[in-house]
Amino acid sequence: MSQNELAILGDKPLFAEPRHVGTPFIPPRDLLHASLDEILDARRLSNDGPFVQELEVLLAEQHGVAHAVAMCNATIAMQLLFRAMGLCGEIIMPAFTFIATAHAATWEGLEAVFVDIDRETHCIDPVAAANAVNADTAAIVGVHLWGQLCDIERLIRVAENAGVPLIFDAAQALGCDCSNHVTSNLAGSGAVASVISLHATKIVSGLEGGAVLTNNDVLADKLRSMRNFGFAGYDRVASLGTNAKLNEFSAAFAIRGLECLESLTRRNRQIREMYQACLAGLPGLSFHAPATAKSVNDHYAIVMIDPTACPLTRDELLQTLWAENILARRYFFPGCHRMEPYASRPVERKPLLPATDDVAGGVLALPASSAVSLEDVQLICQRIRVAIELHNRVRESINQAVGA
Ligand code: T4K
Repeated sequence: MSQNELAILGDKPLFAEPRHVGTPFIPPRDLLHASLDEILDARRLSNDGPFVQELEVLLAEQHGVAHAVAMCNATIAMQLLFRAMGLCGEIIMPAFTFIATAHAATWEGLEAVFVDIDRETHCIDPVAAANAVNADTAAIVGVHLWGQLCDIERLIRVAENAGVPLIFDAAQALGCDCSNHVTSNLAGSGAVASVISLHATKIVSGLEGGAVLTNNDVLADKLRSMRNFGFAGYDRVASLGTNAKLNEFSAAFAIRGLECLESLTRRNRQIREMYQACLAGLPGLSFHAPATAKSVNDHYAIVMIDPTACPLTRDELLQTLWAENILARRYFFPGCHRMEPYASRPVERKPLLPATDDVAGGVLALPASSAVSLEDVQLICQRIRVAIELHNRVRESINQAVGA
């Protein structure tokens, strides 16, 4: 392998196999096979089976809450949560999030009201949330992005002042400490619930899956019934429900993953520290470090490209990395407010979100977690360094390819 050239300039790609941002973590196979055998032997594949029940206990313990209600994914979990809470009207949320946050609200007939983010943390700006509150506000959703927690204390104060409930989209935050952030008061004092994801790309996966974390007994019971067609007993249907159940193999997969959470988090931290060290000093490129090292799962490696200081644009760097089989992602470009159906809203319902636009325009998620070894990280950083050094030739090559 050449140390100094780049695939975009005609050299061989750095990696023969792609390095993805979301490569799933696979728990020890012998344990997975044993769980699968147990499920097959018992012929209990779904409908609140023993693995789902065990997962719920483990997730609740892990996050210090009374209840974890497992669901087929986090998007549906959010929808059921909004519906179970009887929300109606507007729901305030950051535009800089995975589109699922907005779609879950819209699917439930709520109006997603997008507000700006904090440029440092990339999470919802509590002042912007407070400014968006009006008589139609039904709830506020804080999103814990990049495996770090958003500004919970200030958001709780905003929600309390507004008299509306606070919900956390914690899809990316499994393993972060949510214990004192989920109180049982549905009237709006403190947060009602957090929603975590167990998607294949998350720190712990159930292939697909999610869960609502809450201390509210009534809410948890309602969600359990709603996810199972509204059943309130063996053959009594008490309310409108749907099918949002998690299956047994997904639950077993997630249990085996949870058993590795501590070592995964430790390794993720090493990856973050390696990226931080190897990228230090590059012009216009900064590694997104969490505001506090406490309660982070370090599942994502995020860099910011400052267009005024970096000799390459974010998209030029992205293209350069893809040529090396480093499949970095522009999460969450261009922001929910610029995606459909929200982009087609009338102009008076389209907010100006300068911080969101700037962050979405400069962000790059690099392969991290299970996708890379520490050596991979060093090699990736070395390629980024070379790309910046050879920026004129890189740009020329990209322009030639466009013109060709
Ligand atoms: N809220 C937030 C803040 C979220 O981040 C998410 C999900 C949600 C809510 C909703 O949670 P769920 O309803 O999904 O439980 C991915 C995930 O699909 C999504 O779960 C995640 N956030 C989002 C940040 O990333 P895409 O469209 O980027 O996925 P995809 O298929 O491109 O996967 C990324 C890369 O990972 C692929 O290029 C290859 C690799 N990969 C992926 C899968 C699924 C694998 O190597 N193997 C795999 O099995 O959304």
